[in-house]
Amino acid sequence: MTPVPDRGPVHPPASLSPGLLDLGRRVELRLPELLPPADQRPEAVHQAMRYALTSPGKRLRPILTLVVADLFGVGSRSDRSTRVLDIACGIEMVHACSLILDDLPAMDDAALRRGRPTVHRAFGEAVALLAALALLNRAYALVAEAAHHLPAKRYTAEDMIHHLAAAIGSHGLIGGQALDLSSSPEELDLERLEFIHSHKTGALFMAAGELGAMAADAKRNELELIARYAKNLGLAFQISDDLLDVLSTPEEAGKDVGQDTLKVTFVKRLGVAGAQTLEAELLGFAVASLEPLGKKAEPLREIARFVQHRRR
Ligand code: GRG
Repeated sequence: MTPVPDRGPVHPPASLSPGLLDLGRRVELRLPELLPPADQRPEAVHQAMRYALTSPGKRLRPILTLVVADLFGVGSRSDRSTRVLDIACGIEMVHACSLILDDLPAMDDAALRRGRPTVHRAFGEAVALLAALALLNRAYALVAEAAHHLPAKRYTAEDMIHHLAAAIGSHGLIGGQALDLSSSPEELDLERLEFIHSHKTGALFMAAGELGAMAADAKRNELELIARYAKNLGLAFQISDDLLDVLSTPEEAGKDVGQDTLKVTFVKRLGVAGAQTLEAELLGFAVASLEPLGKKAEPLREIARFVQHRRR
C-alpha cells in the first residue's frame, strides 16, 4: 500500500462548537418536516428524497445561512428566524440534489455517500434523478415562500430567488461541474482550477451566506463582505475536500476516497503541502473580510478554522 501523508495532529476545530452544532440540529429537526410523506405517491421518489436529505451530513451551508442571519440581528425565536430556518433548509436541499447528481454513474459514479450507499445504488438511477429534481424544485418553492413572508426593506423575495437560481445555473454549480467533467487530468492551469472549484462548490457557499444576509436585511456593503468571505471559504472548502480524498479513509470521510485520479484538483497541481498553503491563504482572506464586523463575526471565523482542520 502507498504510504499516506499525515495531515498532522487532530486539532480541536476538527469539530464545530456546541453552538454551531446546535444550529445544525435545528436544521436536522426541520428538514423531514419539509418533505412530502414517504408513503405518499410516488413513494420511491419521496423515500429517495428523504434518504438523501436526512442522511448524516455536516449541514455546513445551512449553518452558514443561520450564522450570517444571526450576525445581522435575526434572533432564534422570532417569526423571521423560522423563515430563515426554512431558507437554510432550502440551501441544504440544493446541496443534497447536487450530491445525488454528482454521484451518478454519468458523473463520479460513486458507491458511498455519508457512510451509506449513494442514492442511485439504493433506489436506481431513474429514481435518483427524479428525487434530485424534486429536491431542487422543493428548495425553490420553499425559499420563495419563506422570502415572501420576510419583512422586505432592501431585498425582495424575487431578489433572493434570482440569486439562488444564478448560483445553481450554468454560471454557477452546473457550469463548474460541466467544466470539471470535460477537463482532462492534464488541464491543471490555476485559472481553470479556480473557475471549476469556485463554481461547482463556492457558488453554493456564497448563496448560503448571501441569502442569510438578505433575509436579515443586511446593508449592501455588509452583504458584500459576506459574499467575499463565503467565496474564499467555499474555494478553501473544495481544496479541503480534495485533500481529504488523498489523506482520508472511506470510514473517516463517509464517502469514496482516492477517486480524484482522473480529475483536475489543486492537490494535483500544487501537491499536498502546496494545496494546504493555498487553503490556509484563502481562509486568511475569508477571515480578513470579516474585520469590519468585529467580534460578533466570531462564529464565521470558527467555521473557517473548522474547514482547515476537518477530517470529514
Ligand atoms: C442542479 C444543484 C444542481 C447541481 C448540478 C452535479 C452538480 C451540478 C454539481 C456538483 C457540485 C458538487 C457536488 C460539488 C462538490 C461539493 C462538495 C465538496 C461536497 C461535499 O460537501 P460536504 O462535505 O458534504 O459538506 P456533507 O455530506 O457533509 O453535506
